[in-house]
Amino acid sequence: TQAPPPTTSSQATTPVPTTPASTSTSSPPTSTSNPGGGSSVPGTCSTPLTISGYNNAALPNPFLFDDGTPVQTQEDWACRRAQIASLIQGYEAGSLPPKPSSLSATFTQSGTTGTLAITASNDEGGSIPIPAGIAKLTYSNSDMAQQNSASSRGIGLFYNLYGSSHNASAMTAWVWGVSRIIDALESTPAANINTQKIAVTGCSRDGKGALMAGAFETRIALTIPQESGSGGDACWRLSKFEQDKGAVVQTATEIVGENDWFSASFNNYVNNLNQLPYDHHLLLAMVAPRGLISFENTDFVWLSPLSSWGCVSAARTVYQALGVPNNHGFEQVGGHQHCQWPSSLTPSLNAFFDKFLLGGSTSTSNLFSTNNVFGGVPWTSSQWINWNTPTLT
Ligand code: MCU
Repeated sequence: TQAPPPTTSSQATTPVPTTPASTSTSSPPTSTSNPGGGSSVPGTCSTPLTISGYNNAALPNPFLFDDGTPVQTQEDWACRRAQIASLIQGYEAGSLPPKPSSLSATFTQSGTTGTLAITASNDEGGSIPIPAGIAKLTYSNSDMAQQNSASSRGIGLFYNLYGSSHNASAMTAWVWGVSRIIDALESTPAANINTQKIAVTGCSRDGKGALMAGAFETRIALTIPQESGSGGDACWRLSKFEQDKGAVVQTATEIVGENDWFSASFNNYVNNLNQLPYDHHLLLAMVAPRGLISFENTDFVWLSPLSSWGCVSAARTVYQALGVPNNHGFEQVGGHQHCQWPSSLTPSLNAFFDKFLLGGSTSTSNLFSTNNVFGGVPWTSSQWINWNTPTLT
């Protein structure tokens, strides 16, 4: 922790009240409880895990329900978002369990009143500077679900609880852990953490996890994936396109062999990306209307710079449709090592922290990178985004 030294210390075991989970899925659900996003999901919202016969070379339209009818209102978006949450679990994330019926939190230290940034961290932990006034909690996500290699599957605290054959990916297990930390903070007022003002971040593989946490856990006010690349703010289809154009990037077929970040069932789709009724623009869009700024690095083609640019641009249409484009930012620069923070980006980062955690009034408008040609390959929006952006009333 980087929190100031405690002025007092106390120890208490606080039972966390059992409430309905903010996210739930069962196999196969016909409907789920509201996985967040503002309005509640109507009981008539059907949220299948998979859609048989789906085939689409372009990025799937955020504004069409699974059955092809249009999304027209903010209430519609709540249902569409629930559908996306279910599809992502069905194809690549596995099931995110709800809050356990019994959970207790032990509080051992109290610092100053403030807000909290949860940092997913390993050896390659995030390097973003956390402003004064924000407590930092370092989350050992790899203890929750190991991520050493593909043979790490089923190992970690999450699997001790749910069984080593649970179908949740490592990243899904991490999300579950983040939610339990927030449960604990909510039930521990002595921690003096304002749980309305929580951010999540991490770099590289942990940036992928940070995005997943922000997408699925709606109590997170600000999501900051840093150099998350493939499996993060890059889209599967776009990374394949970028590779086909000659770039050395990480595609779905490669990444599933490296680690256990995705469910085993995703292996069935990595060579059939057109069958996915979602792509990662919709994972990003699950964060809307909450704060989201992602940072990428153009110096590492491995991070699929065109793919990230296009994917984040496609997600932005949802922020636009919801009338909150300034809640969304994207910065993509080179000139620095992987996961080394370039100070030139600190003003953008601080603007988002100020707005979403510190209650300030710094503008977050137009914090969006404009370079859209990568290694000579231009981003052609019309090839991928075949929808008009509605105004969701
Ligand atoms: C960019 O994130 C990952 C990448 O997907 C992996 O293939 C590579 O091995 O590790 C990267 C990372 O986490 O670097 C710190």
